[in-house]
Amino acid sequence: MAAKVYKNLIGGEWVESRFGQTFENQNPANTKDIVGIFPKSNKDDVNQAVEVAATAFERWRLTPAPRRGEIIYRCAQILQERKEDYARDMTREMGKVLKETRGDVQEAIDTAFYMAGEGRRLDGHTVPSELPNKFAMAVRVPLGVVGMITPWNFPMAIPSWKIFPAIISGNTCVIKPAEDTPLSTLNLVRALMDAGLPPGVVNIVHGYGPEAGAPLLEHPDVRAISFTGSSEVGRIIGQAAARNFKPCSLEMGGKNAIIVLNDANVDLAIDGALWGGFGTTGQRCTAASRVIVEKGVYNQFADKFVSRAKAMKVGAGIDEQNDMGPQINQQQIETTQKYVEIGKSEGAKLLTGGNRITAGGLGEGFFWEPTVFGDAHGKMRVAQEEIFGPVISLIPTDSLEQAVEISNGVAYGLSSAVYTRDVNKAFKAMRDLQTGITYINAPTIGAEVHLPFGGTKATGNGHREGGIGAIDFYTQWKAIYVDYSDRLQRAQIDTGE
Ligand code: UN1
Repeated sequence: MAAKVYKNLIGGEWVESRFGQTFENQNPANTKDIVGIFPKSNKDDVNQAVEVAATAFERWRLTPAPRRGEIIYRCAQILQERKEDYARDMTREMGKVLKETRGDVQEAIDTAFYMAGEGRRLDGHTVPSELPNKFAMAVRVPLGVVGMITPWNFPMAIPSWKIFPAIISGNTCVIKPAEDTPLSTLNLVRALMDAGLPPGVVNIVHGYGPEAGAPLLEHPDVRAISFTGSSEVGRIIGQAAARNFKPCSLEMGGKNAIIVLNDANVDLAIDGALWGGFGTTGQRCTAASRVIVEKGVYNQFADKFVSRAKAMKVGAGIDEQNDMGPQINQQQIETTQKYVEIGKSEGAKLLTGGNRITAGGLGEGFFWEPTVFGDAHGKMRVAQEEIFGPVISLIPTDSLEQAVEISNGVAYGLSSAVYTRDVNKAFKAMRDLQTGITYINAPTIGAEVHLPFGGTKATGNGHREGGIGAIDFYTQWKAIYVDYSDRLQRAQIDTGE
């Protein structure tokens, strides 16, 4: 069967790349399965999309926000109807198991309903003026055309975190989705178009970073950039945006830790660490790649955890029997392999896993065993650097204080978790963990869309997605003064004395 051919979306039209180049979207569970052929776009495609988005902005910004919200609400309903189909498409192109891809679509649905409601809120503030017969208020205004560059690990949820708050606020956008997972973003935007979104409000340009991402970033009419991906690429994007004074939201890596204290419910912590560490095959920026365990329960935790990791079923995500799917691509599996070697050479004890899986018909995919290192310490590279694969390091610790220090002792600061039944310890941890998200008695993954999502240090540059922080990024403040005194009043000078 010939692979389906997909196109860019520019001004409401499905169009090929201007130079007719394409790339293949492969199934990471079986690379012989080609999910689709997508346009490989370059600067000319980007320029056209930005031009169309700039024109669309002039109408969209004047469309009342509640009307914009109704379109997003309808989109949420369409996504609900198509949830299963879109989850299956996502598993095929991204690899993660069906229950997780259903969750990814659900995250877009949740974001759509939440942001649809913002159409009737988008609140600013009114404050008193210091002068008589004068009115003062601050209102939110959109930025214009926003450029978005999104990753493959949450190929519908993350674009939804950016697109819905951007368009409810009156912006238009051009999005370049990850080349490994272009279909899920296309599905999301298709639902928006079917919900009645006017042409040109959301445009998709498929392709690779240097050819399609870079021109989007540099385009003078793109007023802001939102990026989710590696800290390495984020640094380049942040610098480019700064040169042009463009607001830029960066969501990047993580090296998240679960802390398990002696008084914890150990079985619950094991469930959490398995889900946090091996969910999405460890390919979440929120993944728990370190588990810091107090010595009183360390052996018990390690024994049970390793036997549970060994029992996990790895295979194609489309088969509901499987617990864990493949990694996304060859490069990612090579990174995992590299870190397994590094861990061994640093003296961490390989307790289970450590190999690529090729038996049982998995040789055409990027499958890796759930891997656990024991007796690691916080300074090892496997405990410092983001791996983005199914590799967890267990680190023994003497106390909560030491565990917090280890947790904080990395370049990143996205998510953290503590398992304890001691309320005093829980509150100390909540205060002292230097991450944007902290969980008590739950793993490091599973953020809800109406709370701020983002992190400290090398994880981000201070912006938040999710929650109202997203609206803050996609709007700017305008202060408005209305003087109805019919005379010249001078602020700071006419003080009434
Ligand atoms: C990511 O890994 O980039 O909190 C996003 C979570 C998900 C989102 C993860 N809701 O794990």
